[in-house]
Amino acid sequence: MQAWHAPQVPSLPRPDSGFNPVRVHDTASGELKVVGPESGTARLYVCGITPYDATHMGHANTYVSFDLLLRAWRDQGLDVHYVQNVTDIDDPLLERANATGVDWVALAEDQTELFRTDMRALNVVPPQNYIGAVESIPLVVDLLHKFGSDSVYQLAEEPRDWYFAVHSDPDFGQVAGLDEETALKIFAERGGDPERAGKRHPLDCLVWQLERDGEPAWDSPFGRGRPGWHIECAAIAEHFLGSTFDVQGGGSDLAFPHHEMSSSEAVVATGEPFAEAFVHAGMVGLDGEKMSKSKGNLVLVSKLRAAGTDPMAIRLALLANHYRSDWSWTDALLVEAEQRLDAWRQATGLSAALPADDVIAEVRTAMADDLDAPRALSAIDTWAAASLAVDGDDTDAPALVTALADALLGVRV
Ligand code: 5CA
Ligand code: ZN
Repeated sequence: MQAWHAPQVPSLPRPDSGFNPVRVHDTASGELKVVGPESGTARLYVCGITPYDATHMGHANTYVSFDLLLRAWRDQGLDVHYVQNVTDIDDPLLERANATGVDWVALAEDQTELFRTDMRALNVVPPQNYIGAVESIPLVVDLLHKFGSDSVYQLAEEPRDWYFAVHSDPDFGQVAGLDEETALKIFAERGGDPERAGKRHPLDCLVWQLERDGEPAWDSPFGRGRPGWHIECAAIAEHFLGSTFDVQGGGSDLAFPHHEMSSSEAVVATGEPFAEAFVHAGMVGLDGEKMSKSKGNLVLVSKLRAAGTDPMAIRLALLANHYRSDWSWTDALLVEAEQRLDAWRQATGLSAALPADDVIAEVRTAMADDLDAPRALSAIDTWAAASLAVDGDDTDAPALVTALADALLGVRV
């Protein structure tokens, strides 16, 4: 699939004292971890959308969060190989298409296109490989061939779907670290089928679902059907990034079962760890509830844009919350972001200002320290307020801070 147009990312002067390596919180170890190589290419996979409804603030927050990681790596001189999927065939997509009488392919294409436009407006750097689930079917089939009968099995009764035996990975459970009771409960809530008869273990997950009446299906050596959800991301990540890439990312709702299961599938198929770190962005809510397509409590990026909101103010509103925290969208947050953008625009519009060295160093330090965007914002706020209050004489500073805001935070002032 086509991703979206890549924005230019400005570069900043290299610091004399070198860089702090980028550390982020790894859900699997529960600790901050240095991620990315010392030089060369960092490898990032972020779980993409299921395109049956428009981009809401929760999605936007997740992709902006990982965009910060990409920008921090790039600022340090690393290349980033970034891969993202689009779950363009899945139950919720088919359900929405049926309920609204729209062709599922058209629904997925339209919503993916809207997502691209939203990402572009939010100045999010696109992945190099943007891969649909439908496109990934040959990769899924290849991966399925790597399993033995102890790890992938077919149900004895019709419909004879194929399942992954999660405990064929002795380390199953390491990503989210849940006890079995909690795991079963969450599995049932997030698309799993713990009650299905004939499985070897209630947590075993679907890898290939045989054709159902009226549903799309593709030929494969495992029968005509379609892939399960977790195997889609395992197959795409393995194919494009190889084993043990740097960061597997997504919102915290994906830690279990999705990242747990795709990781175990990849581990059993390849014998290698899936990713060095599993990084999760917090959940964005509205009025105390998680924002979700199924609940319908959505604030849409495209609606705000259509109403004339500056996408950079939307981006600043997202950045005002640390990527790992759970928070609720409010109109006040947007008003504050608009005021901040205005102050930054005034200060960077000066012909001379206070020197930029300190603020560049502070923003770099904050971002390398678990992507602390709120700290980075206040560093720029301080520089902007001081520059507007006194007559600075550094004529390079306004352009440097303009570049800083874009390079590390993706905010075009
Ligand atoms: N296609 C799968 C991933 S393979 C999927 O979860 N799609 S999604 O459209 O439901 O979500 C897309 C991304 O947005 C995921 O990373 C998900 O964790 C994140 N996300 C969804 N809702 C929220 C929310 N309310 N707050 C923050 N992130 C969210
Ligand atoms: Zn995924």
